[in-house]
Amino acid sequence: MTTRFSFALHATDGAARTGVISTPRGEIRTPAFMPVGTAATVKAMLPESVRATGADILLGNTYHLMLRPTAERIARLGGLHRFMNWDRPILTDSGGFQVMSLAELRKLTEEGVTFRSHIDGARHELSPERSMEIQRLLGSDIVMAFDECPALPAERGRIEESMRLSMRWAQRSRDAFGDRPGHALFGIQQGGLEQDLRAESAEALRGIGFDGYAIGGLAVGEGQAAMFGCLDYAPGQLPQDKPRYLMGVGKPDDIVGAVKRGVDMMDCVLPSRSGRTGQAWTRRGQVNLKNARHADDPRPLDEACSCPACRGYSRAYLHHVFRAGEMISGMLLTWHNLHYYQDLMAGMREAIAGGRFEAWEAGFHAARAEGDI
Ligand code: PRF
Ligand code: ZN
Repeated sequence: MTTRFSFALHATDGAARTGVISTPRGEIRTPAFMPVGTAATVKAMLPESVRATGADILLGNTYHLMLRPTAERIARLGGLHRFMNWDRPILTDSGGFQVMSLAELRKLTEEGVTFRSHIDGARHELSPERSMEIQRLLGSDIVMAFDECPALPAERGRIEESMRLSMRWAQRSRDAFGDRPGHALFGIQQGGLEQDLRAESAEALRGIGFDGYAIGGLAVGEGQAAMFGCLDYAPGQLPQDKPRYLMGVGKPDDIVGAVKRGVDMMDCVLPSRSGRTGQAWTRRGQVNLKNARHADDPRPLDEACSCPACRGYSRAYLHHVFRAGEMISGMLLTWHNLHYYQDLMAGMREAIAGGRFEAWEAGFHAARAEGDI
């Protein structure tokens, strides 16, 4: 028997939802946080360690992998799961967003985008069709439509034009993806902070028909209040019975606010990236292990955390290895941060299932208001 891709909503509490996405490679409990494994690795972590933090799914990037080591090479080596030794679900972003933020000499046309690699300057092209092909070669379980995302603030005319281009690309992505049982294709809503453009985008995507719907174009410079303002209506414009994915978000309080407003999936480099710069995220907020106040502190980073960094090491040690530039610093803090993020998601799933989200959220904010130790 083959499991197809499906989404079952188990409970709602206000706009917040909890459920399970089923795929042939395993289940994804929602709300889900997806650690970012851009270059076929979640930096500083073994895949089994990422799994031990509680992750059900990773995110990979078309843009990075097409440049190095190339999708064709990964396909020859048995696909991305085999290549990186992660056998659970992988979602891949489609590349356009990364081209716009990382590549050089970009040129955008109706057809797609041409650019030069940020690695060696070589010329490349991406289009909806090529992005679908790359994501198929990688063996991605959840494929993202090819879109364009303007940075905010931007003029309404620019946002409107860009959104309509993304909707034409969404149709081309759907056509090129075809019918691939067990694999999902997600559309991406655009439209900036304009409610009517978001509605138009949602309508276009619903007309095409996708297995899930992402909210793109947020967390691109507008600030949390404006993002939440958009999330007050955007999830409700998308189908109730399909997963909703907020792309590239965020800090713990962004994630909590997004889940409260009806988002089911998120990804962000923050827990892994900040772990490599000495930053930890805990129940009580952000902690900078670089700070001299930790130098003689025998206590764990968070006594309530069951991750290896908190069970086996003192703040003094975490401070020392960061200052000494030791590799274990990034390993331990990444592990802790990913563990904290997954604990956060598990806490929200439980609270939503029990109809206690509001009380859970009050506790989340109260612990942060107390501050670190
Ligand atoms: N589109 C795609 N990837 C993304 C975004 C988007 O709008 C964002 C915006 N936060 C992050 N990653 N394809
Ligand atoms: Zn910990």
